[in-house]
Amino acid sequence: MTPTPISRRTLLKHGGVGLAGLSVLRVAGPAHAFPLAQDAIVIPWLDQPEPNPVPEVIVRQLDWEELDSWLTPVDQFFVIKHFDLPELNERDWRLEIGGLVARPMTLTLADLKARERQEVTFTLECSGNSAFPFNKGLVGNAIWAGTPLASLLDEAGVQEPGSEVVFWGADAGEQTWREMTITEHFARGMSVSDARDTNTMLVFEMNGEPLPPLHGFPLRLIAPGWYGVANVKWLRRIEVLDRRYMGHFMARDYVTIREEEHDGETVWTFTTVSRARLKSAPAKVTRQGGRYRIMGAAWGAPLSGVEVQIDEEPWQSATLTEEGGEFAWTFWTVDWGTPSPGEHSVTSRATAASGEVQPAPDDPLLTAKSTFWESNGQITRQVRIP
Ligand SMILES: Nc1nc2c(c(=O)[nH]1)N[C@H]1C(S)=C(S)[C@@H](COP(=O)(O)O)O[C@H]1N2
Ligand SMILES: [Mo]
Repeated sequence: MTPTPISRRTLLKHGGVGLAGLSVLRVAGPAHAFPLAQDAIVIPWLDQPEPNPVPEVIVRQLDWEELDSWLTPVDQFFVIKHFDLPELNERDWRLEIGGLVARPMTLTLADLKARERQEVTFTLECSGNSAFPFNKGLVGNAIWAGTPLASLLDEAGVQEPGSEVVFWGADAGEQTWREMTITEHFARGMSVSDARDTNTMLVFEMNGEPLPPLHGFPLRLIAPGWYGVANVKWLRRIEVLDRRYMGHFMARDYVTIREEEHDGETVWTFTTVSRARLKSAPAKVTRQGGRYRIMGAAWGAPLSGVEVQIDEEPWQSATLTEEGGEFAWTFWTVDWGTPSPGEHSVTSRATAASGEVQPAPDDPLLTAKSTFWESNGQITRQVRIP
């Protein structure tokens, strides 16, 4: 199947507009094919994101109030990059596979595109998302297309005692270790068995288009079910090692520190950011014909439901609307009816199929954490009803 930016799901979502909607669809053309119901307006959140203090790193964020597509268009998809954007062209670019492999490989983009094609719809979230008032929108959902990594590793032949696969980006920058300043490349490691997961792919297309430069052109790793940092962009080399890789983005940054009790003793634990966590967020409040509606998204684990709490009222179940596959976010809505004028708070919480509930901000899971990564606590937004 060739994916298109406007999915069948988007089509289904707006299928309810009826004949009037269809005639709009015919005259307006693809760009305006799926408008919001014409008289629906968005009531802006009072707690707008604060100015972004690191625009070179957080290059773009999702604006929740603009969310009207289950697949995030590339120009709305958040971008994180830690170093300068590497300039890569297809003619000179090669992917190397080396280290503890029987048959080292050098591949062109054409070689990779000629291999078995695989697609996944995966909601990528930065593990720093919603940790600060300026980064509420580091999440997006796209169709990623590429080729499975496992068969390439098989062809290269992982050798004993290979245990770790390291993914090297082409981007690099200065880091200081003790008194020494070095130029370190972005790189992340993963166990051989995680790298061999059937969903892990080398990706060259996003929403049916060649991977855009900011999202990793010509090739990136996509590890569905993992936080953003594991999904290495601008891939250049894949290397099998016999020990853990301990670069900056594994062992120094993107490390979660927790205070734990072990037999009555306080210990501090350090773990590298890896698999994604259950999360949800209210996206926007809309009004149509005098009635209000809350919509939002939930992701990070297979879901069983989402609940919403308005002010101090009891939690109510949201209706799950659009969902697709194990790794993609689900959209949900709550009919709010005709709330009283004034300020209100809106909180969402997701429940996973496993029974796990998205933690409240005062949950020990979150309060025992002294670093900001993996902040998957319930999110509360404020709105004023006129
Ligand atoms: N080579 C490289 N890969 C990278 C990064 C980077 O700075 N360099 N940032 C990572 C982080 S922290 C995140 S959250 C995701 C963001 O992917 P996106 O910019 O395509 O949304 O890319 C990851 N892959
Ligand atoms: Mo990230």
